[in-house]
Amino acid sequence: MSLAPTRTAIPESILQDLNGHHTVTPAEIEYLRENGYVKIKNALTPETIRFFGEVVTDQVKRLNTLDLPMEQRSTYQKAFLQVMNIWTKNDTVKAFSFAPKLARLAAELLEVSGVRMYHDQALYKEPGGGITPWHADQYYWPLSSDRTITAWIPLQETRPEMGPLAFARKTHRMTFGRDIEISDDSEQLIQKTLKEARADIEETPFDLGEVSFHLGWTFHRAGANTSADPRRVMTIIYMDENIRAASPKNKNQENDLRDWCHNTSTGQVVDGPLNPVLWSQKS
Ligand SMILES: O=C(O)CCC(=O)C(=O)O
Repeated sequence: MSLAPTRTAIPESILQDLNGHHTVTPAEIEYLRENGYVKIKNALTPETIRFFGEVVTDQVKRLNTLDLPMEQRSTYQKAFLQVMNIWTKNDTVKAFSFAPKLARLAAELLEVSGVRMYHDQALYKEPGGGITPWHADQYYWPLSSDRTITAWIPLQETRPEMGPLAFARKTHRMTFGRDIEISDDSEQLIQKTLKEARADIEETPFDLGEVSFHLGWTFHRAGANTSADPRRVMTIIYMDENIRAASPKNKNQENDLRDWCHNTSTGQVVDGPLNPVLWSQKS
């Protein structure tokens, strides 16, 4: 797929937002350490969200390859339309996925000196779209440490009936379920374990401009979209700038090592062409 040149000029006020600084509070860092995720209100301006809501949606329409009727889809396919690494295909989206404001927020929350891109992805839960089963992302990633974090950026206000992302508090410390792929099984097994452990779940709506950050091992899910509106979300996955490749533990990690990590050798810093440093206190 060739790079589609950007024809959409980004207004100055939006560039200022993307290049700005959101001061992370010690309480937010502590919350993430304790709970494995944190939701941050007003991380981006409503103007930025509205602008990129249109830009990302155009790209999802252009690049999406899933057109099966809902009733013929698997549970995973019903959960969302998934379009990955849009930054490599559209320069306007690249400006969003590379936003220093978000990358610095990720680095400061992760308590690392800087972050690299793992990949970005749009996750659009269509009206009538199904649940996103419980899972932990890092099952998919051939990485040497737990210093990974996803920014989940709703491109509209996200009401409860649209399937806002839900988090199971403190589950980044659980060792159960780290070998389970997202599936009907993960939904059942993790749900059962969380119930037995009386895990505390946060499932709350997102305001316009609110962004959540969750660690790679935190269990999360989303409800079905029972509304008449699409739940449009852009996500950016960041990793510690010094993270190294680990030997793949499953087929998915083999694929990720090849597709997103330039087949980096085990033990080497993951610094392939798809993994630029997006923010570092060193630069
Ligand atoms: O958007 C969703 O429904 C799931 C998102 C998710 O699993 C993630 O961003 O890690």
